Amino acid sequence: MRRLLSILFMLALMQPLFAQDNLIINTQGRNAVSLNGDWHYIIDPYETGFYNYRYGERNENDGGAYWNINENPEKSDLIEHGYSDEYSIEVPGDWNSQDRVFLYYEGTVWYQRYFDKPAMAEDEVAHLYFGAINYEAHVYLNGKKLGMHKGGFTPFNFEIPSGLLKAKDNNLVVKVDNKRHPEEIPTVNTDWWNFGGITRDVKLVITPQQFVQQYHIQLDQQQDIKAALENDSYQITGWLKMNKSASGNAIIEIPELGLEEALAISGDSVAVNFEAENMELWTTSNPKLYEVKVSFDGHTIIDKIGFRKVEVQGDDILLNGEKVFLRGISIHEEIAPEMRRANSRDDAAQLYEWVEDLNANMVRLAHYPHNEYMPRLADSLGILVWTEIPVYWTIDFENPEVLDKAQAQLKEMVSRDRNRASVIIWSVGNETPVSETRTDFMSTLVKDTKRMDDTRLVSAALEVGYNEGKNYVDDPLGEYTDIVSLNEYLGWYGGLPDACRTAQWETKYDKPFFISETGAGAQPGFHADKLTRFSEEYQEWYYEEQVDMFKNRFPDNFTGLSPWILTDFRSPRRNHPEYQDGWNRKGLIGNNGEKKKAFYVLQAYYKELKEQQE
Ligand code: GCB
Repeated sequence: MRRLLSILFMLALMQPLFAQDNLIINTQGRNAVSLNGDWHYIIDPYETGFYNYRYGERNENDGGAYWNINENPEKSDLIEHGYSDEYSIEVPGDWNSQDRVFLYYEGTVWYQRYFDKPAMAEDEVAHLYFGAINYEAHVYLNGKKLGMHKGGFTPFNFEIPSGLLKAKDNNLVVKVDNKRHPEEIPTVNTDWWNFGGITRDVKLVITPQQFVQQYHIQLDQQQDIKAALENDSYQITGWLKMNKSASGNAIIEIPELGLEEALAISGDSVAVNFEAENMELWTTSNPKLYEVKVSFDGHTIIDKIGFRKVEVQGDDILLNGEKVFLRGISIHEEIAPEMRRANSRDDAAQLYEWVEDLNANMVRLAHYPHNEYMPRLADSLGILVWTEIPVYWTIDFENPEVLDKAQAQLKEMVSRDRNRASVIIWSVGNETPVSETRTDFMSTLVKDTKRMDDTRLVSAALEVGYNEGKNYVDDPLGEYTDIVSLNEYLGWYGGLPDACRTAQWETKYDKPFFISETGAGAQPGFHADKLTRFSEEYQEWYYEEQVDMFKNRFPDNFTGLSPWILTDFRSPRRNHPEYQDGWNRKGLIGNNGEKKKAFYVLQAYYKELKEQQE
């Protein structure tokens, strides 16, 4: 009966939000061929390759369309575009950092490359998969449009229709447009640089006609984890979703636990529910991952999954039933010393090396979903992750289409990372200004998230109010989130750092209270007395006062912080010629890769907390 109820419950959870989702997850554990490398480009600020001279969209046979290439030109042919090795750019990678001509470019760039058909069986299907393209992408193969995607930080894929792939020299063209628009997400105004391009891995994923497209295999959120630990018996629940209706047996194996579960599929999904014994839970000090194999009709996907339970009880965040304090740090997806977007496993390793040096146990991946290497590596390192969608500042909350776009990005984020043990918090946005419409919009996203996944917490960086001389956290969105998170800059945007000595804080909600940002700017290597803005000494002082406030004068429900920010990052809003020069300087590590003095203040605080916790 319990099993039946849980199956019905899972199916109910899945239904509304899966309607048109064709995202293929875990491409690393599937048969795939990389299309990374050098691609040709054309910079097209007037979008001449897309619109004709009457500004109508060009059609498939139009020789002026930049997705078409005249392979055998006659000398009399009029040709006004072309791709050449001289204009090549690396994929994955943002364009801004690759050539000076792109430094401040926002607009359309065409990407082109050829590829040969990979080895695949007659009845197999190839899909073009993009880890992310910022922001709007139109994809063409051999002169045919495969589709369009909007959203700069989430993956998508298109099935290649049968018969379209040639043995050799398939012409793949992608129109990439990173112009900002008021009705997009993020909107026109942000505090980070709008890096353009095919910023993440591109691959061909080869699948059978019928295949497991997505799955959710997690510890059952309903079980009492203390009792499970005592009995060493755990319930694993979730579901598998096929790309189309199928009938047959799917098999889930966890070889190390001696588990093999057959699931009879008839339709496009099936619930997962089985028991595991002698299992080690995933923790920050022992990030145990199990190889999990998911098969259908002889075709196997391999993943590595950690099992753990995260929940809120009263004011606390519990990981496997134990109270955890989040010693976090916020990160933008950038490698500051190279002034570029991070995109590889090596980049993730570099960022996490700094995180571990800080004695942190948690990262806030701000303000958009980072590349998949980040949560994957966090899984193996035992680092907890907050990940969020770029619903940032003044999104057009009135516009229902904007809500649709936010929901689409949310769904792609959750679908991609829902099997990552490290991911414990989904965030639906940052510092959105309080109004009824905004709270409706944002609370809809919170509810959507919970419907998609009940095995993580949901949050957002909220707004603070003032009440009887106190900083009073009473943003109405706090009714809906599992933790109450706040960005505070006391001593940077308001007063001097010693303002922390008298500040009073109170939260309306009896929930865990988390500081999702706090920070001050310092130009790396600039030394002066502590009253001098942008000196390392000012930033160091700021952190000293903040830490003292956290230790001695903060509400009891304080459960962690993720200060702003690990490294300096590019921002067109930061234009002081001497101190900023296009960089937000709140990094604890400068764009030169050097640690600033404040780094050591936070490092020492985290060391103390770590020792208390162990
Ligand atoms: C914030 C924003 C973050 C900014 C930061 C700053 O509150 O959430 O995106 O970069 O402040 O430096 O002002």
